Amino acid sequence: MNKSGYIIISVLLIALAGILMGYNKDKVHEHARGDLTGEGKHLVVLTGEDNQEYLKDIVIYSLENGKREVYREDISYLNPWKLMVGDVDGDGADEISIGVYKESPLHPVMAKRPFFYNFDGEELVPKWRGSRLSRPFQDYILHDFEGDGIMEVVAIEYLQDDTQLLNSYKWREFGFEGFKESEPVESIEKVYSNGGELFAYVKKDMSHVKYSVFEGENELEWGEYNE
Ligand SMILES: [Ca+2]
Ligand SMILES: [Ca+2]
Repeated sequence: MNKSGYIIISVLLIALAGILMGYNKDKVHEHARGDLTGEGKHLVVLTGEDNQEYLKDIVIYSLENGKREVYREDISYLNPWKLMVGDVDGDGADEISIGVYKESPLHPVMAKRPFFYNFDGEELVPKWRGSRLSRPFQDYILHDFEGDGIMEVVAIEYLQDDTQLLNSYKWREFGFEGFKESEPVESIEKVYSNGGELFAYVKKDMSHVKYSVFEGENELEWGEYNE
Protein backbone atom coordinates (compact mmCIF):
# COMPACT_ATOMS: atom_id res chain seq x y z
CA MET A 1 0.00 0.00 0.00
CA ASN A 2 1.28 3.46 -0.78
CA LYS A 3 1.61 6.25 1.73
CA SER A 4 -1.74 7.89 0.98
CA GLY A 5 -3.45 4.51 1.45
CA TYR A 6 -2.01 4.24 4.97
CA ILE A 7 -3.11 7.77 5.70
CA ILE A 8 -6.67 7.07 4.54
CA ILE A 9 -6.87 3.90 6.61
CA SER A 10 -5.41 5.69 9.63
CA VAL A 11 -7.97 8.47 9.30
CA LEU A 12 -10.79 5.93 9.02
CA LEU A 13 -9.53 4.02 12.07
CA ILE A 14 -9.27 7.22 14.09
CA ALA A 15 -12.79 8.21 13.01
CA LEU A 16 -14.10 4.75 13.93
CA ALA A 17 -12.36 4.90 17.31
CA GLY A 18 -13.87 8.34 17.80
CA ILE A 19 -17.35 7.04 17.09
CA LEU A 20 -16.85 4.04 19.39
CA MET A 21 -15.53 6.28 22.15
CA GLY A 22 -18.31 8.79 21.75
CA TYR A 23 -16.28 11.63 20.30
CA ASN A 24 -18.91 12.10 17.64
CA LYS A 25 -21.34 13.23 20.33
CA ASP A 26 -22.51 16.78 20.84
CA LYS A 27 -19.95 19.28 21.92
CA VAL A 28 -21.42 20.51 25.14
CA HIS A 29 -20.69 24.16 25.77
CA GLU A 30 -23.18 25.01 28.49
CA HIS A 31 -25.03 22.66 30.78
CA ALA A 32 -27.31 22.91 33.78
CA ARG A 33 -29.34 20.51 35.87
CA GLY A 34 -32.77 21.01 37.35
CA ASP A 35 -36.29 19.78 37.72
CA LEU A 36 -38.08 21.26 34.72
CA THR A 37 -41.48 19.70 35.21
CA GLY A 38 -41.67 19.40 38.98
CA GLU A 39 -41.56 15.64 38.53
CA GLY A 40 -37.95 14.66 38.01
CA LYS A 41 -34.41 15.66 37.25
CA HIS A 42 -33.26 16.92 33.88
CA LEU A 43 -30.00 17.88 32.26
CA VAL A 44 -30.13 20.75 29.79
CA VAL A 45 -27.31 21.28 27.33
CA LEU A 46 -26.37 23.86 24.70
CA THR A 47 -24.15 22.43 22.01
CA GLY A 48 -21.77 24.36 19.80
CA GLU A 49 -18.53 24.33 17.97
CA ASP A 50 -15.24 25.51 19.41
CA ASN A 51 -14.30 29.10 18.69
CA GLN A 52 -17.87 30.08 17.93
CA GLU A 53 -19.40 32.88 19.88
CA TYR A 54 -22.93 31.58 19.59
CA LEU A 55 -24.21 28.08 20.24
CA LYS A 56 -26.55 25.77 18.40
CA ASP A 57 -28.78 23.03 19.77
CA ILE A 58 -30.64 22.92 23.04
CA VAL A 59 -30.88 19.32 24.20
CA ILE A 60 -32.88 18.18 27.21
CA TYR A 61 -32.28 14.83 28.88
CA SER A 62 -34.47 13.21 31.47
CA LEU A 63 -32.31 11.77 34.24
CA GLU A 64 -35.05 9.55 35.65
CA ASN A 65 -34.30 5.84 35.16
CA GLY A 66 -31.12 6.60 33.25
CA LYS A 67 -30.26 9.38 30.85
CA ARG A 68 -32.67 9.77 27.95
CA GLU A 69 -32.89 12.54 25.37
CA VAL A 70 -36.37 14.04 25.45
CA TYR A 71 -35.98 17.23 23.45
CA ARG A 72 -33.70 18.76 20.84
CA GLU A 73 -34.00 21.92 18.81
CA ASP A 74 -31.60 23.98 16.73
CA ILE A 75 -31.86 27.46 18.23
CA SER A 76 -28.90 28.99 16.42
CA TYR A 77 -31.27 31.64 15.03
CA LEU A 78 -31.43 33.07 18.56
CA ASN A 79 -27.63 33.45 18.79
CA PRO A 80 -27.64 31.71 22.20
CA TRP A 81 -24.59 32.34 24.41
CA LYS A 82 -25.66 31.29 27.91
CA LEU A 83 -27.78 28.67 29.63
CA MET A 84 -29.06 28.52 33.20
CA VAL A 85 -31.79 26.63 35.01
CA GLY A 86 -33.69 27.81 38.08
CA ASP A 87 -37.16 28.39 39.48
CA VAL A 88 -37.87 32.11 39.07
CA ASP A 89 -41.60 32.05 39.92
CA GLY A 90 -41.59 29.58 42.80
CA ASP A 91 -43.95 26.98 41.34
CA GLY A 92 -41.48 24.14 41.92
CA ALA A 93 -40.56 23.68 38.27
CA ASP A 94 -37.30 25.18 37.07
CA GLU A 95 -37.31 27.59 34.17
CA ILE A 96 -34.66 27.40 31.46
CA SER A 97 -32.98 30.71 30.84
CA ILE A 98 -31.14 31.29 27.59
CA GLY A 99 -29.06 34.38 26.98
CA VAL A 100 -29.63 35.37 23.36
CA TYR A 101 -28.28 38.07 21.06
CA LYS A 102 -30.94 39.35 18.72
CA GLU A 103 -33.37 42.05 17.79
CA SER A 104 -36.82 42.22 19.27
CA PRO A 105 -39.98 43.69 17.76
CA LEU A 106 -40.13 46.46 20.35
CA HIS A 107 -36.42 47.13 20.35
CA PRO A 108 -35.10 46.42 16.87
CA VAL A 109 -31.37 46.49 17.50
CA MET A 110 -29.08 43.57 18.15
CA ALA A 111 -28.67 43.22 21.90
CA LYS A 112 -28.18 40.63 24.59
CA ARG A 113 -31.52 39.56 25.98
CA PRO A 114 -32.47 37.04 28.66
CA PHE A 115 -35.14 34.57 27.52
CA PHE A 116 -37.01 32.21 29.83
CA TYR A 117 -38.80 29.02 28.90
CA ASN A 118 -40.62 26.22 30.61
CA PHE A 119 -40.42 22.62 29.47
CA ASP A 120 -43.76 20.80 29.64
CA GLY A 121 -42.26 17.35 29.06
CA GLU A 122 -42.58 17.67 25.30
CA GLU A 123 -42.08 21.25 24.18
CA LEU A 124 -40.34 24.44 25.19
CA VAL A 125 -42.96 26.95 26.24
CA PRO A 126 -41.87 30.60 26.19
CA LYS A 127 -42.37 32.18 29.59
CA TRP A 128 -40.66 35.52 29.13
CA ARG A 129 -38.87 36.86 26.12
CA GLY A 130 -38.70 40.38 27.41
CA SER A 131 -37.11 42.76 25.03
CA ARG A 132 -34.61 44.04 27.56
CA LEU A 133 -33.64 44.62 31.15
CA SER A 134 -33.46 48.16 32.56
CA ARG A 135 -30.23 48.88 30.71
CA PRO A 136 -27.89 47.18 28.28
CA PHE A 137 -26.07 44.41 30.12
CA GLN A 138 -22.89 42.44 29.88
CA ASP A 139 -23.92 39.26 31.65
CA TYR A 140 -26.58 37.94 33.99
CA ILE A 141 -26.97 35.09 36.44
CA LEU A 142 -29.64 33.53 38.62
CA HIS A 143 -29.16 33.94 42.35
CA ASP A 144 -31.43 33.39 45.33
CA PHE A 145 -30.98 36.33 47.71
CA GLU A 146 -33.22 35.17 50.54
CA GLY A 147 -32.75 31.42 50.27
CA ASP A 148 -36.49 31.01 49.62
CA GLY A 149 -35.87 28.75 46.60
CA ILE A 150 -37.02 31.44 44.16
CA MET A 151 -34.24 32.72 41.94
CA GLU A 152 -33.67 36.36 41.26
CA VAL A 153 -31.94 37.67 38.14
CA VAL A 154 -28.72 39.60 38.73
CA ALA A 155 -27.27 41.53 35.79
CA ILE A 156 -24.10 43.49 35.14
CA GLU A 157 -25.50 46.59 33.49
CA TYR A 158 -23.95 49.59 31.75
CA LEU A 159 -24.70 53.17 32.64
CA GLN A 160 -24.52 55.84 29.96
CA ASP A 161 -21.04 56.93 31.04
CA ASP A 162 -19.89 53.30 30.60
CA THR A 163 -19.51 52.61 34.31
CA GLN A 164 -21.30 49.50 35.51
CA LEU A 165 -23.51 48.34 38.32
CA LEU A 166 -25.27 45.22 39.51
CA ASN A 167 -29.02 45.25 39.15
CA SER A 168 -31.46 42.59 40.28
CA TYR A 169 -34.98 41.54 39.31
CA LYS A 170 -37.78 39.46 40.75
CA TRP A 171 -40.51 37.69 38.85
CA ARG A 172 -43.90 39.36 39.34
CA GLU A 173 -46.71 37.49 37.66
CA PHE A 174 -46.10 38.74 34.10
CA GLY A 175 -42.46 39.63 33.99
CA PHE A 176 -39.35 40.71 35.82
CA GLU A 177 -39.50 43.78 37.98
CA GLY A 178 -36.47 45.72 39.17
CA PHE A 179 -35.48 44.83 42.73
CA LYS A 180 -32.28 46.42 44.08
CA GLU A 181 -29.17 47.78 42.42
CA SER A 182 -25.67 48.60 43.54
CA GLU A 183 -23.64 51.79 43.42
CA PRO A 184 -21.84 52.04 40.08
CA VAL A 185 -18.19 51.09 39.78
CA GLU A 186 -15.62 51.49 37.03
CA SER A 187 -16.15 48.03 35.62
CA ILE A 188 -17.46 44.63 36.74
CA GLU A 189 -15.68 41.66 35.28
CA LYS A 190 -17.77 38.83 36.63
CA VAL A 191 -20.64 38.08 38.97
CA TYR A 192 -21.35 34.62 40.33
CA SER A 193 -23.40 32.83 42.93
CA ASN A 194 -21.74 30.29 45.19
CA GLY A 195 -23.14 28.53 48.24
CA GLY A 196 -26.05 30.96 48.47
CA GLU A 197 -23.77 33.99 48.39
CA LEU A 198 -23.14 36.49 45.64
CA PHE A 199 -19.65 37.55 44.58
CA ALA A 200 -18.26 39.91 41.98
CA TYR A 201 -14.91 40.84 40.55
CA VAL A 202 -14.56 44.58 40.10
CA LYS A 203 -11.83 46.42 38.25
CA LYS A 204 -10.48 49.20 40.39
CA ASP A 205 -7.43 51.37 39.67
CA MET A 206 -5.95 48.77 37.33
CA SER A 207 -6.39 45.91 39.78
CA HIS A 208 -9.13 43.33 40.29
CA VAL A 209 -10.94 43.25 43.59
CA LYS A 210 -13.29 40.53 44.74
CA TYR A 211 -16.36 41.63 46.63
CA SER A 212 -19.09 39.78 48.40
CA VAL A 213 -22.36 41.42 47.40
CA PHE A 214 -25.23 41.45 49.83
CA GLU A 215 -28.73 42.77 49.96
CA GLY A 216 -28.91 46.00 51.94
CA GLU A 217 -32.13 47.70 52.92
CA ASN A 218 -32.45 49.70 49.72
CA GLU A 219 -29.64 48.57 47.50
CA LEU A 220 -27.08 45.90 46.81
CA GLU A 221 -24.05 46.56 48.95
CA TRP A 222 -20.44 46.02 47.99
CA GLY A 223 -19.01 44.09 50.93
CA GLU A 224 -15.39 43.43 51.76
CA TYR A 225 -14.38 39.94 50.84
CA ASN A 226 -12.18 38.20 53.35
CA GLU A 227 -10.80 34.83 52.38
CA1 LIG B 1 -41.02 27.89 37.80
CA1 LIG C 1 -35.26 34.51 46.23
